[in-house]
Amino acid sequence: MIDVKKVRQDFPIFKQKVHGKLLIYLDNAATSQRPLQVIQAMNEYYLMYNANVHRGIYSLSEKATKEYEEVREKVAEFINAKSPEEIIFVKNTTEGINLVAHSWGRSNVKKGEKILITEMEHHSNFVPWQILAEEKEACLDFIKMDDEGLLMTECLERMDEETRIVSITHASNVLGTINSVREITRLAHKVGAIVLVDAAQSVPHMPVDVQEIDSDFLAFSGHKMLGPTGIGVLYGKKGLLDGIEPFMSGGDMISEVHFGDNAKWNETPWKFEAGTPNIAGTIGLGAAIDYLNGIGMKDIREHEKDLTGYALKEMVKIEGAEVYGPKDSELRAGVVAFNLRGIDPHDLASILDSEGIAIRAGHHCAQPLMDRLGLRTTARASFYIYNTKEEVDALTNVLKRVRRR
Ligand code: 7TS
Repeated sequence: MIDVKKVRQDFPIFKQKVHGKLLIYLDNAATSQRPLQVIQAMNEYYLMYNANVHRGIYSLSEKATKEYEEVREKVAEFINAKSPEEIIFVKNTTEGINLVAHSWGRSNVKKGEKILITEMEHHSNFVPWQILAEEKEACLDFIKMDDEGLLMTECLERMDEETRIVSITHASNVLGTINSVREITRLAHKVGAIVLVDAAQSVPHMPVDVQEIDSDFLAFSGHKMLGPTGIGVLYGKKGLLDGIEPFMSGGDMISEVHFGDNAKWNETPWKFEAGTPNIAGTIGLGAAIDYLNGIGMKDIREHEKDLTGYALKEMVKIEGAEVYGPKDSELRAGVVAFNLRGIDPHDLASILDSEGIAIRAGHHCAQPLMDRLGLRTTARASFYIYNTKEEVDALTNVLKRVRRR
């Protein structure tokens, strides 16, 4: 089990008070907090070996390049990619998905073909496909879910020869549902479609093995896994990446360019990383991965499952509370979206804030899902390694008080 007390000492933010109360941070699905180790690793880069990467012959630049490329190896190992060349550094999950939609999508999706996503996607894995479908006159179709937020297997069977890509979230940022992505890739590959997994809510919280899942692409964000903002990862199978055109062009992504001739691209993955990258952010991501590995992803998953199970059990006891998503914490990530009958979730978030408790209220960038559930907004608590059952109690106690009032 995680030694939460010890973990919390690495996060100075928890020593701060909000409205006179110690901060209880339950908005980890939006962004996590960062430990000192991550901040120190970035400081060290800026203070001790700040230089651009891939160009200097001098020691400082060589050191920066070495550290930057070592993080690529670390990321590859973290998600069990076959090689670091399958790891592209991007800004965040959103950019990773857009890269696939633009680079792979533009040249592979044709009129009348099908792009398949689910009803529970974040806008990041919805809008790029909507735009591509409109541009290509392709069809954007949806894998439906039941009322508990579980994908309906009979809909999976609807994948057909016209399906070019299935782009699916690994874990829903609203319902918490963990989708069986392994089964989806198996069915998609059977009809010749490729699969992109939006792993924004899974990679930070559970062991993820891209070879086991067998997805063709997988995207996630550093800032949801203790890393800094502005750095994310797109994993892609090497053969697939070699065959597609870059999305952005400029410095660092070409091998040769002259007047008149067409430029030649750099190798994969560097052909996808135009311009000076987020060097400090990448180094911070490396430190975040070290930190997570130090705890162990299996233990992180167990800790969150335990907290989620406890939160679900306590919340259903509150009169008028409606909790969304699968009832079994085994089937869900550490995200609990809920409503208290008769109370606007934004009011609830404000009341909780006055008690030092940070949760999110709104549509969570999943408006189509809200439509499907017949809701406008919900409140949402989401957990991470540093959260405790006492914090869940603090949340439910306020909810009970609000209810009584
Ligand atoms: N996909 C999922 C499943 C997400 O939860 C998010 C962010 C994204 C993609 C986009 O990630 P980004 O790093 O590119 O912004 N989700 C949330 C959330 O639930 N609340 O704020 C951001």
